Amino acid sequence: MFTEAHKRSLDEHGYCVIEDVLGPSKTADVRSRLVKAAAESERRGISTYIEGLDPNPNNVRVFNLLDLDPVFIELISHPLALEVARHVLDDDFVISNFTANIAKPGSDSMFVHSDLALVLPEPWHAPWSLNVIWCLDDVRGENGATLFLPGSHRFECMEDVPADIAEKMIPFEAKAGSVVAMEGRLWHTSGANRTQDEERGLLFGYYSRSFIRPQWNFNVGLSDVTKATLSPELHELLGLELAANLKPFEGPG
Ligand SMILES: O=C(O)CCC(=O)C(=O)O
Repeated sequence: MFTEAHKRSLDEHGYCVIEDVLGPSKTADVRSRLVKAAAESERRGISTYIEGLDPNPNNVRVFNLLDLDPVFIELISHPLALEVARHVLDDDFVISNFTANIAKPGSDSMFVHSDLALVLPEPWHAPWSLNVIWCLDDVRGENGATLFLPGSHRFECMEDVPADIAEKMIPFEAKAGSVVAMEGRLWHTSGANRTQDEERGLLFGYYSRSFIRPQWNFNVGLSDVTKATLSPELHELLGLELAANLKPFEGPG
């Protein structure tokens, strides 16, 4: 449940942790489908290691999740995810991307960034994007929890970002089955997985205001078979309709 306390945390700190969104057996099921999706992605020629994004291949990235298994369509349109998105993005949003990052032992931090800075030049005045992060494993500092700087969603330009930000960051801690909602302006990075044998699987549902170009071109990424399974609401949220940016305009007066 998305409570007033979660809303306050998002507003004050730039994130909140919503526990017990998925039960243990559902979490395990999504986790095993993610492993299969990673293999299928490789088979289709979309690499799960992106040079320049991660320092080494121990981070397994899975793009185009929505075309790989219907369970990911279920999660991107999960009522709780859409409720949080509506709260932050004023009911005027699209799905920008949906990806996974499995941090295996030996994985290391990527570059520090905010997700809004990746899609929009400064200044960043308003909460115009949001990540809904699905935790498929227990997440803690040792196994590569996302590192973030609380309150950094108030930085409006690069000049506001401290040069030593990486040293000031702290890890998200959350149980498997939780959702971490992270405002798009919050500065963060992936943590290094320092365990011997624990994997950290996270899914990143990225939503942005409708006037920001999405990160992923779902018109190309989704097969006709997948498109045929989607609701009219998802067609709109994924930008699959002919009109991409035509909206009724309420002029003055
Ligand atoms: O995996 C993580 O902990 C963070 C990933 C991330 O920030 C990204 O891919 O943009």
